Amino acid sequence: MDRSENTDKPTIEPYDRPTGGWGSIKSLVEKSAQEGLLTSTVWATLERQNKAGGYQCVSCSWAKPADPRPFEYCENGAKATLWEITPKRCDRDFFRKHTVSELLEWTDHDLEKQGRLTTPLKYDPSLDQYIPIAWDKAFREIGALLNDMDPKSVVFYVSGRASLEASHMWQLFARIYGSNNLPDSSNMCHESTSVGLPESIGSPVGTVTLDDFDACDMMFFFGHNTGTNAPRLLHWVQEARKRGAPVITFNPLQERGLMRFKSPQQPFEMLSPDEGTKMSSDYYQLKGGGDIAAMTGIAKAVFALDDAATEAGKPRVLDTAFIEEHCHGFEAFESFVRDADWTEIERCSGLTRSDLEHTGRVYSKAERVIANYGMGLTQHRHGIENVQMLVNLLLMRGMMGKTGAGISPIRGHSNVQGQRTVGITEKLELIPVEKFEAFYDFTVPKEKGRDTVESCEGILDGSVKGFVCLGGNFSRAVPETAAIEQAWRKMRLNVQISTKLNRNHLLAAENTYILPCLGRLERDTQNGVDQTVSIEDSTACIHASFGRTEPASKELLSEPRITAELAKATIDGKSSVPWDEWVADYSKIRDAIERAYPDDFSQFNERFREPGGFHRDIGASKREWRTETGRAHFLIPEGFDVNPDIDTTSPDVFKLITVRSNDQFNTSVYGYDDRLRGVDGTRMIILMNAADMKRLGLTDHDRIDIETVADDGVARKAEDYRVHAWNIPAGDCAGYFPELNALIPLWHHSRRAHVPAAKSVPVRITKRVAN
Ligand SMILES: Nc1nc2c(c(=O)[nH]1)N[C@H]1C(S)=C(S)[C@@H](COP(=O)(O)OP(=O)(O)OC[C@H]3O[C@@H](n4cnc5c(=O)[nH]c(N)nc54)[C@H](O)[C@@H]3O)O[C@H]1N2
Ligand SMILES: Nc1nc2c(c(=O)[nH]1)N[C@H]1C(S)=C(S)[C@@H](COP(=O)(O)OP(=O)(O)OC[C@H]3O[C@@H](n4cnc5c(=O)[nH]c(N)nc54)[C@H](O)[C@@H]3O)O[C@H]1N2
Ligand SMILES: [Mo]
Repeated sequence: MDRSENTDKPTIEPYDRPTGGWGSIKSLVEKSAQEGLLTSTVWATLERQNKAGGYQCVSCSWAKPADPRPFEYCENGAKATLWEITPKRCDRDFFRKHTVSELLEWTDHDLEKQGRLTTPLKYDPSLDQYIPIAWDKAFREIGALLNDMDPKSVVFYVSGRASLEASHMWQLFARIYGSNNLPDSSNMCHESTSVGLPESIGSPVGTVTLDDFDACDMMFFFGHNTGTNAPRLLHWVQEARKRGAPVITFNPLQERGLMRFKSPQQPFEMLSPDEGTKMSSDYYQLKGGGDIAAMTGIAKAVFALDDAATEAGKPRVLDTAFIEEHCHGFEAFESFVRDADWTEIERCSGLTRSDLEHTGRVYSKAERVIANYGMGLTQHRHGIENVQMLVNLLLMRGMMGKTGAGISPIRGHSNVQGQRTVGITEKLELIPVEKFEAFYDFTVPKEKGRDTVESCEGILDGSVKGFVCLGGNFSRAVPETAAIEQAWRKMRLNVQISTKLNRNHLLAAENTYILPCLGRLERDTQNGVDQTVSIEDSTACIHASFGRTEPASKELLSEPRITAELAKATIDGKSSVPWDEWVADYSKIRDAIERAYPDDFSQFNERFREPGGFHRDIGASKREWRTETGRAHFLIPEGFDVNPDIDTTSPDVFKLITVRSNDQFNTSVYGYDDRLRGVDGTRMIILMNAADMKRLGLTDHDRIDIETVADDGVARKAEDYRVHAWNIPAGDCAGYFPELNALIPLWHHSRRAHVPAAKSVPVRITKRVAN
């Protein structure tokens, strides 16, 4: 593959200006020009983003308010929009000109940059090219192939962008066909949340809404790069800061968004020469993987303050009434924390006792606290324990199920949370099996399906023979790139329902199809009527989304329609699902969702168009704990940094943190400029602590190789990267995904949740010998 760079001389100068501000507007204008879009088209489209009667942004899943700002979008949401409404086309002509072997040499950026896919395609091995195929022929062939395969050997992957309607249909299709193999991008993302939170509080999702953000008097941020990955949330953080609420952030990297921010919505702020709002009152650069230790330190400080308060006859710092009435397991938690040793806490977190005691003091004074977190907690071997420890911290002060307080997992893809809600899961206990069987007259297969890691295992050992993807770029998003790419080609079937060309399309199996679909922004007309879809945001709020831009090609079909056609070609007559009726009128799919999930979706069709949408019923947010004991559980981690595969005693083994740049959406690489980190011109870079570099005899821009440290006999290497000194704790280093996925062993994942541990990959770094 060619290098992910656009210059021989990339510049790396830590960005010290605020996020938001003019920089984001300049970046947007440049991106519109690169895509060849007219400014008027761009603004007319963006005006409808995240608004009632408009469309829901295809970028992140952050909440959409009922009373939106004039521009309820951010630089990155706008970039995602431009990427989708681009006038560029990856059409028949393109595929006539390029063989697949040739395209395999292209970067992720160059592939997607070709623009929107326009026509259904089938790979022809004799020509090594994609050839256009008629839709009905494609459906017939795929249906025949699926019927000739063991359903258990086929995987139905979903990336978190597909609507609630498409997702609900998709899982029914897979299950009627005979497979519960329904991995979702959330398996690589917040599955540590989906497994961890139900055990703690009986809810798989966060407990806060935008009203809570308006009411909180303190926030924590653990492991989320808000300025890049959910920038609109910065407005709520800024408002909290302006009313004096402390915001305390824990992150090994200094991420600009949580340092300084200027609101592009406020002309006055934009024009003022100042540095914007200081977003984190305290910003702690803990060691990667050091969160349990840090949270134990904070809890220890809270216990000490509570002891002092009791002694002085002052009000308690712990919420003893809440603990008594609502919690289980407090004593074990208290012993764990009290027994913990400060020296060990400091060593594992990389922070000082006084910093953590300060945090404990600030936390003790607050009355309404929200704890936000992202991949910095979930993508670890101890991802579940991280999440549960954060819940413990909230529970000890009763910060759950009351206004202004709660747990806030910041989800990734715009509908990733909703897909789980409407049945995309490999776990049977999460779906209403009997209802599906009774409603649609078929038998749901009764064994657990494969999640993402298990699907990869199946690809590698040959037991998975077919992959049908509703969006995403599976092979590029998962670990173990080299082995996965090789094994993928041995499969019998690769079907990709997509908007843009990506590397997964180029892994030709025995039979390979690309089925191009409408994006969420596009007008989706069925039966002469424009259809509406829906999504669920990070705060469990359901919104309607109206696509109104003209489709990129007349040949495109919608995701519900493609799902229905595949189903009819494969499992016709095997259930009573009225596929055609649903496609002709999506409100019927919503009725079906409501019938299956009446508590969450009552009056779905009436309520989902309301400005601000409607909230699902989340028990924990009203102190109803849907756990085994009916109480919220304090759950104790095994230790501070349980990472069996990293030899923390060796100074030569570094923990690699893989992150997103400000110029990508997951594997969609918009460009090579990570503006908010000040890295411009390359993605092939490792950011390292200066003292570590000195010890290894490295200077800025030296060429290095990175190798995974694992004694499983597999050599995993990323070659010819640059290194640059960075403000990052000693022992940690950082670089970009998806390129660095080649280094992650498949078994290196969060235990039980199986989220690849992409934030702590043990690596060795060596200077390249000039040849
Ligand atoms: N523009 C844009 N927006 C996006 C995406 C995108 O690619 N581009 N992707 C979307 C998706 S699918 C997702 S899941 C979200 C992801 O959003 P994030 O959760 O922000 O994901 P990452 O970019 O992986 O960044 C994780 C952050 O955790 C920090 N970190 C790493 N290790 C640790 C640790 O051990 N402890 C702590 N406390 N912090 C740590 C990193 O320095 C980084 O700042 O964003 C969504 N939004
Ligand atoms: N090392 C490392 N690996 C990671 C991560 C990490 O932080 N570090 N993060 C993980 C996370 S959080 C996630 S969510 C996964 C992401 O994994 P995925 O969700 O599989 O990947 P994306 O890059 O979001 O998928 C991009 C592709 O989706 C298609 N697409 C875009 N829009 C649409 C649409 O509307 N419909 C359809 N059908 N297709 C569409 C386009 O063809 C595009 O090429 O990656 C994971 N991998
Ligand atoms: Mo994600």
